Amino acid sequence: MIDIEYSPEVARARAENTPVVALESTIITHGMPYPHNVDTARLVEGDIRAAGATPATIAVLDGRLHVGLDDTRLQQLARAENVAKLSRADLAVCLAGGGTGSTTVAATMIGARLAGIDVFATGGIGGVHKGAETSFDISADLQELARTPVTVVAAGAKAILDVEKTLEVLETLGVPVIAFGQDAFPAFWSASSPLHAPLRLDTAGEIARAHRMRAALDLPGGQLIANPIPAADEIPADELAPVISAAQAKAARRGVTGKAVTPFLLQSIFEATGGRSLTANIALVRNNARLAAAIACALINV
Ligand code: PSU
Ligand code: MN
Repeated sequence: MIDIEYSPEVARARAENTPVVALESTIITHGMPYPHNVDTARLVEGDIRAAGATPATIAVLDGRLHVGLDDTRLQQLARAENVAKLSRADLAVCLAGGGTGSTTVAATMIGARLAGIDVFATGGIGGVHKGAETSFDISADLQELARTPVTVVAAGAKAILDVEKTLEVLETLGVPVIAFGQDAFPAFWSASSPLHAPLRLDTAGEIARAHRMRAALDLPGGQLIANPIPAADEIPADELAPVISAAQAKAARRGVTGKAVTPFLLQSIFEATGGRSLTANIALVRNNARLAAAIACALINV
């Protein structure tokens, strides 16, 4: 079994069997510009503590799997440049070679499971990219949801993705996609979308019971909880559509492929909206962190 380095507060939570929420680190290194990335990470960690759980940001530093980063390490990671973006395929090579990398949703789920953490909060998951019928660009996050038993709280999928195809693939993989408190599948910057979520639950307790029931059924894989952005923070979908198309055209012109696609699109949209996409992004991640903490607390009692 791999030797995990826990932060002092996560080690304490584990010893006392109190609720823990995992957080990814790619959102810090590739999802937001410095210093917004570290400011957001601190706010999100604070939200989780305020809700009665312990935050565990996961990353690989100098060949060690860290579960929980103290403030110095968080700051170092947020400032570092050219950090590797680690998904399922990259994790072992990075650890074996003594490298440093941030974890995507897929790799964070793997780390969370190893650490016995059931719940993980992020912004948006990776999915099926627009044009996947020719590029074959489908995030490994979807496969991970099918195989690793962690409940992931996200604000739905970004409109940089083909959301319909993303939902189809999740259905094929047997991943429960559960909208929180509404019927519509939320579209990241917008609370609603024309698409119906396959499942709906209205309380953290119900989500916790469904998580336990999957384990009792011996089903592999997690659950995707699609939590709508608070109304006050949303950006209407029709306002963003042209910005997203322009970002995609730019990526195609520059020949951006593979792992670089998602970070490139996020940065282009950030610039084109004068930072408004980031403000909404921060609000929805915090909202997801609060729900994830409530689920982690509910799991202690079910
Ligand atoms: N979507 C976002 N913000 C992000 C990501 C996705 O809205 O920061 C990051 C997550 O870490 C996710 C990864 O797991 O991008 C997906 O990358 P790819 O599409 O290369 O699998
Ligand atoms: Mn991809």
